[in-house]
Amino acid sequence: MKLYTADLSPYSARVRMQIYAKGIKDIMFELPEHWGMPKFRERFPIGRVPVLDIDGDLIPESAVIAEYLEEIYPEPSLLGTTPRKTAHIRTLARLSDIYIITNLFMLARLTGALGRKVPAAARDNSVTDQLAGEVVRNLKALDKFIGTDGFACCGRITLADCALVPGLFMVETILPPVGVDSPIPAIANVGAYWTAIQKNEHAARVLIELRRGLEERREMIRSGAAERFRAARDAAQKEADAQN
Ligand SMILES: N[C@@H](CCC(=O)N[C@@H](CS)C(=O)NCC(=O)O)C(=O)O
Repeated sequence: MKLYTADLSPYSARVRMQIYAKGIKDIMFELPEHWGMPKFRERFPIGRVPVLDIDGDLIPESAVIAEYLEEIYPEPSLLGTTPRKTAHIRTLARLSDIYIITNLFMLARLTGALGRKVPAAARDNSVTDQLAGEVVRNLKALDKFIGTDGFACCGRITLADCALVPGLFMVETILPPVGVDSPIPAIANVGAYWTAIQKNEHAARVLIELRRGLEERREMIRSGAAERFRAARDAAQKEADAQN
């Protein structure tokens, strides 16, 4: 099996952390060719990573891949020991996925904040206020659900931690470049969790990969490679649209 993945992708990081925590050794990682380009969508219609490749049979979507891996590698389980606990783990993971990362991605796309500081004059404060406000609101909701013993739930690593670690990394990465200080330290349980979970070996490993991806993105911006990539992608998209 192969996982198409990218260092800076929080959704890919979620599956990588699960793979590390479960000790799975037979899944290779690969950055897919043409990722971000229209050509990529010929083989991967959603056009996003992660994708799990099982001898050419492709499974997209991080949450779906995570559940599939739990079924085929049941031990050690990253789910709950009861259906209710598993439901709680899924609630925490959805908070990260839908309510935190989705808003941050929109913010990054609309402002270009992933990898660079957005100059104050170039900010649209109505967009920033709206999306950053949603993130803060949802971190406060998370505070009511999250564990207080260093793990998101159940006193051990679960799929909730795998989703939350990349989510909280994205909060710290995307909000400051648009002029919003990270709200995490001021939200008591989330702040304590964030401090504690970074010491976990599997979390620390994906955080190194995420930071490496961020450094690469910054270097691409500095060197002009990001701008060249965007121009090539837009031209390829125009050509693809003209053919359809
Ligand atoms: N809902 C998807 C989201 C995946 C996603 O947005 N992946 C991003 C990287 S984190 C991507 O591949 N974006 C490429 C693009 O939008 O062209 C999941 O959970 O896997």
